[in-house]
Amino acid sequence: MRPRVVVTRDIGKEPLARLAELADVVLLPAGWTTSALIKELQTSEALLCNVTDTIDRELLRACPGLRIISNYGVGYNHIDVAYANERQIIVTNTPGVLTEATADLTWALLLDVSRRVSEGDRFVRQGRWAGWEPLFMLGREVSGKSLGIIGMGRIGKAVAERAKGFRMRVVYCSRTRLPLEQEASLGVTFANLEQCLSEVDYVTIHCPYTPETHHLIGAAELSKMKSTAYLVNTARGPIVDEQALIVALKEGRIAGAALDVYEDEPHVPEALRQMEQVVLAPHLGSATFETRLAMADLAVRNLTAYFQGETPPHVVTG
Ligand code: 8YV
Repeated sequence: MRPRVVVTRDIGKEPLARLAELADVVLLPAGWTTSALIKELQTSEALLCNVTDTIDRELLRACPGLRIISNYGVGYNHIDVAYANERQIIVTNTPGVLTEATADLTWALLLDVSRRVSEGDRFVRQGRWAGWEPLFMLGREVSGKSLGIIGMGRIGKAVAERAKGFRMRVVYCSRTRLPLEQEASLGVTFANLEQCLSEVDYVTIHCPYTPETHHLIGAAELSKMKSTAYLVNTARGPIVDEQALIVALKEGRIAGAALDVYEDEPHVPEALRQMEQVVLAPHLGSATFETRLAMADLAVRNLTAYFQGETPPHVVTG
């Protein structure tokens, strides 16, 4: 009998067609509910989901036939992987293929907030631009400044590589220190979190979201940053205490923030939307044609390996 796979979102015709060669594909209609997902999973052994789908203990318990969850994305904090593993359910992800796109977006946001690009764009569109002035809409120069990278995995390293072009001094903190040769080739210096916050002009977050990194950046940490510094987050929203960030921005304790992720997506607090010194993107880190295709390929490859009785290439454990 052919296996059945439930897909929570359209990931493109071609990858879905490849999946359909080996399995019956059930693509959920937009706006599906958790009960609809659970209903479909009663007769399916495979699920292809993404970051916005909460796959918790309750859902897993309600789907006894589920054997594999292929996550379309690298971060898997939305899945209770430990419990899935306990129930002999394989969980896979799509690492590597979204590194460059996410690093690019990090720099797009960093440059935007520092040079007031989105703010200027709004200003022009509103018809408010009355002419050039020497002291009009000044931003802060990025080149030659310092950057603090929190989390030095694949994406953190790709961000550091790009900092070379801006001749920046880069410090980083991470659970594990890089080998000295790698630090030298990336041009980065190992530091603690406090130094990563207090000594730099830009702080950018690239660690995974775990119970340990929940609100890693709160009021105390924000108060350590320079009042001229910017915070960039393209990792996960809840790593930053959003309310504390709003207060720090309102009180001018930091210069600005550029965010791609939020505590309760797609809800973005009104206070953030009102602030000119904040750049807001709708979780676009991996959103390029090239990367999303590669993510779909990898998510499908993880499943097809399983269907063919092989170990999927990217299994994660909890
Ligand atoms: C995607 C991401 O937007 O991979 C991740 O962890 O957050 C992004 O690449 C998302 O996963 C799509 O499901």
